[in-house]
Formats: sequence, C-alpha cells, structure tokens
Amino acid sequence: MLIAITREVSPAIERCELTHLARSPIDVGLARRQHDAYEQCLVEAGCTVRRLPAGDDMPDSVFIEDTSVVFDELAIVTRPGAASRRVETPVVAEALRKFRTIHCIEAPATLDGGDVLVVGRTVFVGRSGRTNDAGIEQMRRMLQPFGYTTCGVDVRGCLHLKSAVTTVGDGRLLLNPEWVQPSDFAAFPVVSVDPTEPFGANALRVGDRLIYSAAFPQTRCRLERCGLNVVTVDVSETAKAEGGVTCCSLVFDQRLL
Ligand code: CIR
Repeated sequence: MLIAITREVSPAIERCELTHLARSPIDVGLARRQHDAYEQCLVEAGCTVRRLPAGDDMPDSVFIEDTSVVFDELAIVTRPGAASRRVETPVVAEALRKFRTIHCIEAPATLDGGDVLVVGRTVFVGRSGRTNDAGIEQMRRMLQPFGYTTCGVDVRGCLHLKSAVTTVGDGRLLLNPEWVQPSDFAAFPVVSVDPTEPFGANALRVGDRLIYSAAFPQTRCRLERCGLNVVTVDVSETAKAEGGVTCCSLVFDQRLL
C-alpha cells in the first residue's frame, strides 16, 4: 500500500521563501482547494493520504517534500537550507517514525528533499542554494550501508534539483538542460522540457500515472508521445510560492516498523 503524507496550506503562505520568483498575491482559499484536488489525484493513484496540520509560523509547510526523504530502508529528516523552514521538520519526523527508522541531517549540513532524486539505487543530490556539500556527504554515509550510490550534481538557475529533473517512469527522466548538466544523467533516457516551459521538469510519478501541472501543455504532449499516462492538476497558487507537484507530498510504500 502507498502512503502519501501531505501538509496543510499555511494561512501565512504569502510570507513564503522566494528565490527566483517575484512575490505575487496568493489566494489561500484557492490554494487549499487546489491542494485538495492534488490529494484526490494521489488517492486515485492508489495512495492513502495523511495530511498533517500546519500553523502560521510555517509559511512553506505545504512543501513537505523538503523536510525528509523516505527510502524503503530508512527515512532521512533534513535540515532545510532556509532557516525559516527548520520548524517544519519535527512533526514530519514524528509522523514517519512508525514507518521507518529515522536518521537526521545535522548542522552544519543543510539539505532540502527537493534536491534529492532517487533513480533505482542511484541517489542524485543537487548542490544548490539549499543543499551544501556537508549535506551530500551525510546523506552518502547514511545510504551507503544500504547499497545506494550518492552522486552530487550542480544545479544552476533554479531552486532545487527536482525543479530541473524528475523521474517519469521506467528510468526515464524529464529534464531542463539549462538548469542541470545533461551529461550528469547520461545513463538514462531523457525527455527535455519544451524550451518555452522552463519550469516544466517537475513531475510526480505515482503508480501507473504521472501527476503534472496543467501549466505546461507543450511538455505534456512530449510526455504523452512517450506513452505516459499524464494526469494534470492546477497548481497555480503553490507555483507562485515556487513549489511544484513533487514538493507537496511524501509518497512511499507502507512498511510498519
Ligand atoms: C521555498 O522556497 O522553500 C518554498 N517557497 C518552495 C519550496 C518548493 N519545494 C520544492 O521544490 N521541493
């Protein structure tokens, strides 16, 4: 069974962290309705959704992906690169504790889950404005005993590694070649985003389908031409907070400890 942990849209989302986007008004009510519809997609893809609460001290709470990375064998609770986001991790760690043994990234390391892309037993970790070399090194040490290979890769021009590259199924990657070095991913078949849709590289594969933002129709056509079953969601409000579809859930196989 698949579990998807999500988190409420904070009433304070308009005070979110922003790095590459200018601030624009966010409709909190609409953001909540869009988040409900996103969760419904996760249910239709086979997930049991558990939504955690959030307060107005956590503007970015809905972007739960950044707070932890869940593997079959363990969960790694991160130390987010933005100091304002570090209050988000304890409740997520508590929710994960009954499913996985918890390991924690410790200072001075920083690491955001949005910088971690798992493809089989290879774990790519973006060296970004949020994730530093110490974070990559701690992750390598935690994962090595389980047979994972951790590869640090450079990210430029975007927030996280997964703004630039995600898995869309069967080892295939969706990638923006302006924001990551395609040669870092040469071992995998790649679909590139349409050049008019630079933010289109973030897709969430769950079960037999690909959950994808409705804002990128050209890239969606490229994905469908590969035979992928694409389900679109309107995520206009969280996109203004620099979030994509992977950011709003932690999806993993249930294995109770
Ligand atoms: C932030 O800057 O941390 C949030 N406003 C957006 C985080 C998006 N998360 C992600 O891409 N994994």
